Amino acid sequence: MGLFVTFEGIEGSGKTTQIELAGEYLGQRGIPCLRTEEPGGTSLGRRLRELLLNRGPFAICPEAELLLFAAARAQHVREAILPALAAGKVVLCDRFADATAVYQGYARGLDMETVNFLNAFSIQGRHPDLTLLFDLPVETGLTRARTRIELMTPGQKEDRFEAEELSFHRKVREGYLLAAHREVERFRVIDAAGTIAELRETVCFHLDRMLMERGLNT
Ligand code: Z5A
Repeated sequence: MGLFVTFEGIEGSGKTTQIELAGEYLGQRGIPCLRTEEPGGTSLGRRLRELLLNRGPFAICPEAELLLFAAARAQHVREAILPALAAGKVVLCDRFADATAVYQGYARGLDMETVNFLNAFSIQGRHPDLTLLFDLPVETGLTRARTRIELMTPGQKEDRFEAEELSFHRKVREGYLLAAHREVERFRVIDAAGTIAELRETVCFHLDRMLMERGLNT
């Protein structure tokens, strides 16, 4: 029922750009799709996104951070993702449970069993069918992300994670590559150092293949 594709990677790896292009590509082919993101994708998710990503006048401890991401995801799955899949759509989601496993589990060092339990609880049994992992050196990703952040309105800059040490971002990259190594069936690792056009071609190739495999090609 439908097809669930997630886009993952370090900050500035180009996921958001590619999700937009993939959505346009599917639209041109007449394939209904939902483009969405985490945290976000629902009214509650967008409120939680502001709290989680903008540097505010309050602390967020790692445990609270984990629970807030899980809460945003639970709402997102129930309110947006499951209905879209039930309607036969292709869901393109910018980050999902792998981000929690990598950022809160692997990089922040929270207990992995708890992270896995909360991930399982919040996704309500719906794992992605395909995960595209955009991989590139963290220095390149952070330079790209800073360019994007500079264009944002002050107070809305979504730079709480960007402010982390380089070692944190390196751990995130390592965590993602380990996850891809563990689940080779679901992950496709994409060299994100290419141009936007090159990456678009690779993304469309993987989407086409998966649609064909699932008999969803029109
Ligand atoms: N997080 C978490 O900890 N736990 C969780 O469970 C979840 C998330 C779900 C928000 O994610 C943060 O929340 C994230 C992890 C954490 N923080 N970090 N790090 P997000 O996905 O909303 O934010 P992001 O990863 O920081 O997004 P981003 O910086 O926008 O990166 P991106 O989406 O991968 O890249 P982009 O926006 O497409 O491109 C960034 C810039 O590079 C932009 O100016 C583009 O025009 C440019 N760009 C894009 N592609 C290229 C290529 N190929 N070449 C050159 N320039 C390019």
